Amino acid sequence: MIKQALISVSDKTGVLDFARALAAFGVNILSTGGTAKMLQDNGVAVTEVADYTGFPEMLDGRVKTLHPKVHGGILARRDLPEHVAKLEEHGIPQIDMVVVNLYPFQQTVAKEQCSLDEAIENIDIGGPTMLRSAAKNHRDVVVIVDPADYGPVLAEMKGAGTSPDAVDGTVGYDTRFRLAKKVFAHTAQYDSAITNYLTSLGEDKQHATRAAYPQTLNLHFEKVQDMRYGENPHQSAAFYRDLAPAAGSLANYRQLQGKELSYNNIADADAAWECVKSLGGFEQPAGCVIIKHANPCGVAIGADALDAYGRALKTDPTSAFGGIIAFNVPVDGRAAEAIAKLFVEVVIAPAFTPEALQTMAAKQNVRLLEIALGDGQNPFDVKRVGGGLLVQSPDAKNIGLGDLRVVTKQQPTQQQLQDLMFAWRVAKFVKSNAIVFCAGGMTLGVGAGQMSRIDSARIASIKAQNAGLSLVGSAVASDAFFPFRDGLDVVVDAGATCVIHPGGSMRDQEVIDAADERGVVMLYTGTRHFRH
Ligand code: 93A
Repeated sequence: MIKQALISVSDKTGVLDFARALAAFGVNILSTGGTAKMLQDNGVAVTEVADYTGFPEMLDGRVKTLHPKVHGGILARRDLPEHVAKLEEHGIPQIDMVVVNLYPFQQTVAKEQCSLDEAIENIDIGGPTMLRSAAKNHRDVVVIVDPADYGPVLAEMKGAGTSPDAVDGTVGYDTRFRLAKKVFAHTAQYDSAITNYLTSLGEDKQHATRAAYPQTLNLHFEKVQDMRYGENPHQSAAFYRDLAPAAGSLANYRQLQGKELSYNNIADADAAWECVKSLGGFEQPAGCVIIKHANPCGVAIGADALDAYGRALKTDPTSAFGGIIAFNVPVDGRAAEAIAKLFVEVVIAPAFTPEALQTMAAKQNVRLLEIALGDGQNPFDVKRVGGGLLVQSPDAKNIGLGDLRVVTKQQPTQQQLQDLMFAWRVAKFVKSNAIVFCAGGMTLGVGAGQMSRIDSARIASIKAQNAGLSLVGSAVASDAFFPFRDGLDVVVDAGATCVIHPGGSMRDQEVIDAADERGVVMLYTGTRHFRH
């Protein structure tokens, strides 16, 4: 039975109801200054820890609960007579439940003007100590660090729990073990945040000019799933996600049907989802992206999901076989019927209508992922290299019409501007060297991942030919500048009349002269989108 609980929380969400429920179970509640006051003000009977230990909170609250009467009561093993006798000898009652969440260190240092002094005062010492004591002794003690666990713990105390050994008024071992694991993950993350902050401070530590990247980097992710294998069958793999994934990111997926996701599914689904999310703001409301081996093999906007899909598929129907398809609008029954005709691995959308779900139900192997749209960004990108990590900010830059510079005598028409903007959005998601032919809101040919730009240009035009698509009057995006005029000549020979790229080559003038000579429009973005 839980006879005595200690509650000390900075985030007071839900704690009043929880304390009331504990009191109704006859649990004696100990609490620290602010928490005790809040509970008392709301009519919950509590004993202040200061009265309990006989020591006042001191040193501006730095020492509140760091006392043997607290930690002895938490840490004593109930199965060892010596431990129990020791508690009795010193008049220390047992504490069976610890409910603690910590000073908001991360939120404090996230503030622009946070000083080192303020940060240091927000390093919680007593809280993690109680959490760790209780988690260590989880065989006898229930520990709650996350307000989201108040509900499940109460349900279990009321006899509705999942632990096989739970009886009324108690919390079973399985739950205690789960809660203890959560605590150690939480305190490890908390200490990492402190380390990351302290090692990011500049020379003048008091005024905390923070470096962009700390000297040490501690990352914490939680496992979503183990996988049958990795990129290849002889590799093992697992998928981890941020503890708080950014809004709209892939890791927020809800799988509605289909086989278990594989390593390559998740990598490609991420590429598809990130690309389709970038297709907002065009005249056509719906966007569709088909990905194969991390590269788009068809991207289009359209009047609705079906229209966008049909156009995206036209770019490269051969490669789309076994692909991953993402939409930025709900998939309806008509779109689902069209998709169901193709062999696909994964379909991703912000929603699926009941008709779409019914149609896809006949294709049980196809994985359907529902993800709410959102424009959150990963705080950073990481890439594993031998013995280390490369860390960078994400490629979040999206240019607008105002960033473009026309460098040729020919000026673009409105239609060309639209086509170029669309091509440029897509090129960002194509592995370098990227060349993308587009017209009328759809890709016509994509050249990806070649070691020379001219080869990407040739491949993009060959693919358009193979798909029976005309490149006459098309727009072309290149993810980085043309180093020589030869790449430009290839795309103009293929039929392009306007080109967009960052500019910035030593031979810019040679390439501009070539564009003028051939009578095409060329625009600079000033931004490069290498992708490896
Ligand atoms: O300053 S502390 O590190 N020293 C302590 O002994 C201590 N005991 C609990 N911080 C301590 N706490 C923290 O106080 C808890 O982790 C909790 O976040 C907070 C609750 O304080 P109050 O009840 O006064 O609002």
